[in-house]
Amino acid sequence: MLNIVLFGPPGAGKGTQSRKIIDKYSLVHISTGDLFRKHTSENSALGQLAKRYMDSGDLVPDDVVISMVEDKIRENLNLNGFIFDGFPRTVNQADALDSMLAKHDLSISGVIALEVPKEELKSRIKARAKTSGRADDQADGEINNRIAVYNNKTAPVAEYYKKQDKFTAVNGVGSVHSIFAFITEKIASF
Ligand code: B4P
Repeated sequence: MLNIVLFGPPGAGKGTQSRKIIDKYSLVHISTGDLFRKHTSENSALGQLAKRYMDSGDLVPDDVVISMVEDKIRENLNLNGFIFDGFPRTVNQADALDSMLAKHDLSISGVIALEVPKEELKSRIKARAKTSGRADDQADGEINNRIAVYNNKTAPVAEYYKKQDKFTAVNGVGSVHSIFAFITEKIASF
């Protein structure tokens, strides 16, 4: 199985590139952000809990995220593999993901990080705010908080995968098509 983590700050293009990767490699998409937004739109108990954190740009607690991902992995074990988009976002989540996969004799094939400067991230998120309806896309305060949370809690996940020799970075500025071409080169080397 091909199991990829697509890594990067909010607005780096993870969702955009995930869709292209899924089309080419027929992987199961596990986007924790999308899963939480689905729960929120259905007003489930999990959605109500997640909304409290998401609207201000904070992370949903690890135990909630981890059990949601574990269910998704269990439901999709007989397919080509997974693309993890927006997960793991803490070192604790990365550790839990390794353990979950190991239970099924699986592991992460490689991690691809999209590198994009902060000002470009903010301008992409603000452009998306016009159509996304997402509370966390709207105001500078929430956007800055998401980037700060990324720097404090998520960036250390890169070190976790560097120690495993599974981390590779791609320039996330340029056309969607050209960035995807760099990503496919990296995947070919996994
Ligand atoms: P996410 O849904 O993951 O939101 P995100 O970080 O903003 O990434 P997204 O996928 O939406 O953006 P993308 O880079 O694709 O998470 C939302 C919230 O959910 C979190 O803040 C947190 O509260 C919670 N959450 C999710 N996962 C969690 C976890 N594991 N643990 C705890 N909490 C969790 O795209 C951004 C924009 O850029 C798009 O509009 C796109 O059109 C544009 N774009 C893409 N590529 C481009 C390019 N090459 N050039 C120009 N624009 C481009």
